This record gives sequence, C-alpha cells and structure tokens, in this order.
Amino acid sequence: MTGLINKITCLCTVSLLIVSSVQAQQKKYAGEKNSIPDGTGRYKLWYNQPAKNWNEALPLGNGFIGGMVFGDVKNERIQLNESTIWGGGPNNTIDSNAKPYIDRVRRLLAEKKYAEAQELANSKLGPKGNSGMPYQLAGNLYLSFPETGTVSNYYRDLDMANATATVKYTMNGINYKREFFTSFGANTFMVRLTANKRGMINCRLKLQSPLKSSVVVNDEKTLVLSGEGSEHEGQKGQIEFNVLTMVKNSGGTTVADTSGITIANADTAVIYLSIATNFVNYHDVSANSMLRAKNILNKAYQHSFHELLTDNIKYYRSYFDRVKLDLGIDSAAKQPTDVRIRNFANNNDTQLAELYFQYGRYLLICSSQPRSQPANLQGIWNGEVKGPWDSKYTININTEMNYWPSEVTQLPELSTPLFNMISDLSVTGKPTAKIMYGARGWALHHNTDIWRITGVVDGAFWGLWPTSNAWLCQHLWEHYLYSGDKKFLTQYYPIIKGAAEYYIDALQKEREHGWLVVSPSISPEHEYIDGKNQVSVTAGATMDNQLVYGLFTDAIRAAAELNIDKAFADSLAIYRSQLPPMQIGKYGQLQEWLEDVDRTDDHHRHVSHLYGLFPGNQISPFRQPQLFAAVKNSLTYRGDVSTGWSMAWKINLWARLLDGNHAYKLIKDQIKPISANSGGTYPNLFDAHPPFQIDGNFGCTSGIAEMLLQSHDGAIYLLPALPDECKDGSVSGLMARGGFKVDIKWANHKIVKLVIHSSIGGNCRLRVNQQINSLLLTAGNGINKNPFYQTMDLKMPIIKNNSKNLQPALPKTWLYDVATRPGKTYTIVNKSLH
Ligand code: FUC
Repeated sequence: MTGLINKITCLCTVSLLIVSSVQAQQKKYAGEKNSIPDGTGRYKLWYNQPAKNWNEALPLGNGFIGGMVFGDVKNERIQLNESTIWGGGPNNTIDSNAKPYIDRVRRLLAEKKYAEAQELANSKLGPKGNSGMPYQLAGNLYLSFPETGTVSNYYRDLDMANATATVKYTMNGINYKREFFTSFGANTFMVRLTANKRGMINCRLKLQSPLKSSVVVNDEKTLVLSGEGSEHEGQKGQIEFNVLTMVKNSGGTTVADTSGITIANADTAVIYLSIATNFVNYHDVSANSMLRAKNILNKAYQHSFHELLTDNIKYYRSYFDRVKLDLGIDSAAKQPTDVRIRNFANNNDTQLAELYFQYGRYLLICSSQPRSQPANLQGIWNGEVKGPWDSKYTININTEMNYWPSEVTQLPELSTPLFNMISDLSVTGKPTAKIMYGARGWALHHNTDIWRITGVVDGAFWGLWPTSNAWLCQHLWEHYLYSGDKKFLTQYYPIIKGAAEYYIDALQKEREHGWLVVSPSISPEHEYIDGKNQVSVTAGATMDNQLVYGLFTDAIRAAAELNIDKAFADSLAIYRSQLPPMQIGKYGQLQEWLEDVDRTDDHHRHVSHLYGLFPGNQISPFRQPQLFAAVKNSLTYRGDVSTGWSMAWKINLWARLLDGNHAYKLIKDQIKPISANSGGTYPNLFDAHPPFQIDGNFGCTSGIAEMLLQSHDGAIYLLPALPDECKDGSVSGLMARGGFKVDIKWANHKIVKLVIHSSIGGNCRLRVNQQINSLLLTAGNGINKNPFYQTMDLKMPIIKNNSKNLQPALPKTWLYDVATRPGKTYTIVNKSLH
C-alpha cells in the first residue's frame, strides 16, 4: 500500500497549504458515476487495513443516528446508534428522606468533623439503587460478501471535508468500493456498493441487536428490526425502537426474508436505513416508532444516493467550512493516520494537530444537532448495552467540556441540545432543590441522563455535588456574550435566576469567617486527608466558590442587560460579597479546599479549583498576577499526563497561562497511543480516557482555539499562546465575544494579516504581543467600553505564603481599539504590521 499524499502544493492566494492527494486507489472506477468528491487529504483519516476493533472503526453521524464503519472485506460491520435509545423510562432520583441528613452533614462540616460527615453522607445520601440509565446501542448492520480471493489496494477513510467514509479494495481483478454517509436531511444511514464491472455486487445484509429484539420482513422488501431498551437498576425499559432497511439495486436481484436481504449480481446497490424510537421527551415515550421509521425511510427512498449525498455535503459544509486552520504541513502528513498518531510526539506533524482540531468540530456536528440530544460521554457512538459510566452525562466536567468548542469555533447552533437539556433540568431539578435542600430554584448533582435525573448517583463520595446548575448556566451566559442575542437571554434568564435563588437559600454560613459556602459538597471526585481518612465531602470547595461567584455575577449582569429585576440583582451582589475569596496556600498554590490541605505530589485528574482560570474568567494575568501565579503552581504540581479529558483541560489551562509550548506538549501527550498509566488517542482519533470518552476530543479542539485567540479578559488577545512548532500559519473564522469573527495569518510568530468581521458593532479591543501600525487602530486606553468585555471584580485573595514567587513573568503586550459597526469587515494587512 503506497502513501496517500504524493504532492503538497502551496496555494499562496488563500495562504493555506492544501494537500493535493493523488492516489492510485482513488482513481475513478470505470462505470462509476456521481461518486463522493475526492476532497483534499488535509481532512482525511485513512488506513491501509480494516478496523480490528471498535476503536479503529470510523464514526459517521447526524445528531440522531450514529454509525461506526469497520471496513472488513468479507464481513462489513456498521455498528448503529440512535441518540434516544436508553435503558429505563421516565423517572427521577430525588431522595425524599435526604433533608434531615443534609442538615446533619452540614452541622458536622461546620464543626470540621469531616470524616464523620462523609460517613453519614455515604450511608444516607447515596442513590437508592438507581444511578442513572445507560445509553445503548441499536445494533449492527452486517454485510457479508461471498467472493474469495487475494485482496490488494485496500484503503479506507473518513473524509471530514464531506462527512463520508469509503472502503476500497481489489479482488480477482475487480475494484470494489463501499461508500457511507449519514444523511442530515433525510435522517437515514446510507451505503452504496459499486464495482468497476457490471453484475459484480453480491452481498447478504443482516440486522442484529444484543437488546431484546426481533427481525421481520415487511412488504417483501423492508427488513425490520424491532427492539426495546433494557430494564436497568429497577427501571423498566420503556424505549421501543425500529431499525428499517431497504435496498435499491441497479441490475441483478434482491430477495428479502427474515434472515436478511440477499443482493445478487447487481451493478450497484444502495442501502437505505432508518432508526426511530417512541421517545418524545424526558417524560413522554408515546410516539409510534414504527410509523416514524417507515415515514423516514419511504421519504428517503424516493431520492437517489447522489441526491441525498449532494444535499448532505452542502448542509454539512455549512457548518464545517466556517473555520479553517493551517499550522503548517510536512512529510509526516503523508502517513496513514494510525502511524501519524504513533509518531506524533516525535515528529513535527503539526497538520495532525490541525486534523485533530477539525475532528472535534466534525464530531460535534455529527453528534449534536439543533433538535437532537446533547452529546453524551461518547457523543452518540457507543457499541455496548451498558457503556462506560453508562455513556450518559457527567456534568462535573465532561458534558461541559463537550461544548467548549461550540462558540469559539463557530458552531453555536450545536449547543442548542445542551440549552434544551438545561431547560429540562431546571424543571426536574426543582423538587430536588425543594425536597432535598429545602431551597427554591433548581439543583442537580454530578450526573444526568435522557430522563433528566437530578439526585445523587454513585454515592456521596463522588456524587454529592450540587453545583452543576451553576456550571451549566455559564454556557447560557457565554452564548449571550458571543452572540449578543437578547431574545435568547430573555428566554433563559429565569433559568439563571432559578439557579441563583437556589444558592440564596442553600448557602451556609461558615463559622470562622462568616463566609457563605456550598455545604455539603465535594471538589469533584477528589479527596483530601483528614487525620487518617481520605475525605471528599466538604464545605466551601474553591470550585464551588468560583462557580457561585460566576453565577451571581452573570445573573446580575443579565438582569442589567435586560433592564429587569434590579432589587434581586442588588441582593445577589450582597450575597456575592460574602462568598469566600480565593486563597493561596502554603505551597504557593491556589487552594482547592477552604483549608490548606493540598499536596504537591497530588496528580489527580480533576483540576476543579482551576475552573476560575478556564473555563471561568476570574483569574487574569494582568489584573490578578498573584492568583495567576498560584494557578500555575497548582497546575505544575498536578503534572501533565493523565486521563484524556484531563489533558485536554490542561491544554486550555496552559493556553490561558500564556504558555503555548506547554500547551503543545500536552497536545503531544494526548495525541499518542494509550499507555498503562495514561489516556491518549485511539487509531480512529477518538480520545481515550481510557476507555473512549469524547470530551477529550472536544476539549483539545477548544484548547487549540484558546492558543490562537482568547476574548475573556477585557480584550481579544490574538495568538496568546503560540507554540514554537507553529511559527507560520493561519486561522479563519474563530469567534470572539461580542460577535467578532477573526481571521489571523502569521509568519515567524508575527501577525501579518488580520481581518475582523463585526456582527453587532462596538469597540473591538485587541491585545497583541507585537506593535501594529495601522490607521484603523488607535491605542487602547482605560476600560474597554464594549459591554461584552466587562471583567469580573474579585475579592483580594488571601495569601498564606508569599515566599513562593507570585509575580509571574508576563509577555509585553499592546492594546489597540477599532471602533466597529455592525456587518462591517476590517482588514489590517501585513505591511502595516511589524
Ligand atoms: C468523571 C471522571 C472520570 C470519568 C467519568 C465519566 O467521573 O472523574 O474520570 O471521566 O466522569
């Protein structure tokens, strides 16, 4: 098998290096029409062999249907998902006996009896058998091919430029080809089988599911698999689903019976597949899944593969093409993807970082569409009846991380399912707040699922964390900051307010300083040593303080933007002033807990207390240098190598620490095969916790964006953390808060061209590491008047040890202003930049 890329061409006009891939295997087959366009190698994951296991299969999806394509020559397997096939049925996990125990745990925590508090919490506040329901696979589509012979020219790929997968090989002198995509418009999974000689398509197609299911044939041509979601942890399975498939062949014959569909001697065969369930919403499963699946299939069947494909590419590209990145390319990019992953740490294969960045965007487009479910721990791709952690929603980091790239990489519509889920949770979380905590508003803990459960799961040690409402609300406010969409803010303000009301009622007065703290809680999934005990249950964890501070601030600002609720906002400001300040502990670290109990040899995967730096915006190098230095110390103690998502978080954090080389080092740690003690990347570029968890993919995409552009700290900081490896490059289409779209081209680490598209106008303040001479720019002085760039006023931190250097070395930067008008574009060209 020869390499994919034979020629690298520099197209200076668009300042992008385009890989022009000319391959023997990709030559047009005789007799083949309307084939998938050959995109550029730049966006391809490609391999010389079929997938040996699930983590080598290639993902396709449309937010509803997911398919993992394996590409075996004799036995093709497409593992199928549908985003609403889950175990159990409508339910919630509210613990109606919890309140008295919450009160007792609070008292014990106030008395600093941490181990006792944890013991009581673990025994009385855990789940009663139900820790949430699993997201389940639909089943498999198997295609078996009777031909035998020696295989040559084997090739398979996933082409992100078109959202298609292809398998090709030669057997007995015949070139065979399989093409796959998931239609966004028709909601079907599509397969086309072709060969370069007539009458050569012979194939047997089967549907199978490990869930309770049966297969029949309808109208002599439709293969129908009917199945049910599982009963799980006492919850009866209430999801019904149907997988329907039909074949359209030219030439030859197809015969269907309950054991499958047999295609014989066809010139081409197109397989149409639909999946539907009875799911309407988290409390209604009354839809007719069979009728839904039939309607979808019949409608799609009226169109040819080519028509559906053409529409699909158009729709898909309307998202994918919004952002282009070029970090440079060299000969390492000529290798198949699995080889590139193995070599990434030692090669200067910056194009693989670009591919990984775009893969995160691809995966978000394919797993989270405006009317779909939000991307879960595995997006929509799960091959198991009960996947890792149920493949549900862990909202103490993982679900939020899934959506970090959506605003900055210009895919804001794809956050809609998250926003819808937050709306649902603001309803199902109401009784949790009331019954468990005696509070108004809404609250939930560290997990939820399609039924929008809100109780404690997995036990108090991991699950007694009621602060996820504040983190989720951050996404609502950020959407407003990026878009300026007042209608959206008006719609979601009551939800932000409801979360804030919860804290007004639930915060507890801490005895020593009179601070208001979240109690009981944990610093997600982490423990500290209390005497001889490892304890997680606590009060006033730093992350909680930051989250509540952020929530109150966002609620105050939202009320001001909407010109409503002044009295409420004023009262929030008073509560906010009583929250604990951040504390710098004895090792010069940002304390993770109220007490100074951090360790310097602690390499725990969660870095929750660094939320304030990212994704929060409470720690600025220019305004809080000591806190900034303390975060750097904490992150250095924590180390680099960890689970996939943890490394992804650290990429974002090092980018915010303005250290591009360290961020890039973490990208290298993440894009490498997994080892005994760390996460990494599977051959299909899926992030490995291990096992596969999609958050690391999304987190890394966001991290690369943060290295190139940040807009949270009073200005748009251009190239704040550019690594040495990426000295020349370009990016276009990244979004900054305040509705600015930014294109940057740089050479030898200096910006040579900058384009700013302003959608809502206002002052565009730039921060840069170089001087710029341009008539368009004026020096930026004083506070940025743009309302989307207000910074957060924080309490002074408490510093317990000043001996550790808390004065960070910061880069010299320049501030410039451009007064922009809505809809206008501002181009600053290279000659005026030094
Ligand atoms: C949190 C993390 C684990 C894992 C799980 C799904 O519990 O601590 O590492 O990612 O979510």
